[in-house]
Amino acid sequence: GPEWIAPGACILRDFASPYERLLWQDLQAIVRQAPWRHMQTPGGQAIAVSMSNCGRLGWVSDRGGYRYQMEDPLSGIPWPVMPASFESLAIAAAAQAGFVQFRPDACLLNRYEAGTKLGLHQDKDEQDFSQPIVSVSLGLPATFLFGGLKRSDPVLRTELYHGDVVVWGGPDRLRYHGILPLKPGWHPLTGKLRINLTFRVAG
Ligand code: MD5
Ligand code: FE
Repeated sequence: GPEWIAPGACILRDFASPYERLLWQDLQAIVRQAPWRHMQTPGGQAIAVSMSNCGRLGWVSDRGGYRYQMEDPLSGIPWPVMPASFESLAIAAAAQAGFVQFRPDACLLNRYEAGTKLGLHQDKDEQDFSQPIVSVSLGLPATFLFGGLKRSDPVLRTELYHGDVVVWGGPDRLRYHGILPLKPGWHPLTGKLRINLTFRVAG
């Protein structure tokens, strides 16, 4: 059953595992159209996690800042359509956590190699913070850092495994969070990678 790590944060262990082959196949098609890339921070640093997007809106970062936009900056054309496999999984997971109205318009794809980390940050580029974020972990496990509403708040560590889906909503939507450097390893689906899909209502 759902594992609540905070009043608004719910881990659904193995929720995505039954669909892993379909998700992987659909992911390959997305990254053929909108390849993995290292975006730049507004300060000009390369982001360690490589990223792509699907859905009506995609998250981008460059010298101009962080934002959601309809076009892939690499091609100038719209992001790939969100596959039904992705959308239905995200909607079903959100509903399990009580968010029955959730209809994501953006899916950010994050790709971690051994050593890749994601520093503590908040997700604040969306319009409506009452909407949750659904995240799907595939491949190698990662140590997730779950902080508070202030950067200086204490941080809880929890392991996220292949197939785990987390719904971050309500009072936990704006918590600081991050990922420790990925440990090297091998997973039968993804090889040496961890992939995370984050579903959002961005617009
Ligand atoms: C990841 N991605 O594992 C994570 C999963 C990102 C990102 O952080 O911004 O792409 S999403 C974790 C998350 C999202 C929204 C709120 C909270 C956690 N939270 O309040 O802890 O690649
Ligand atoms: Fe985040």
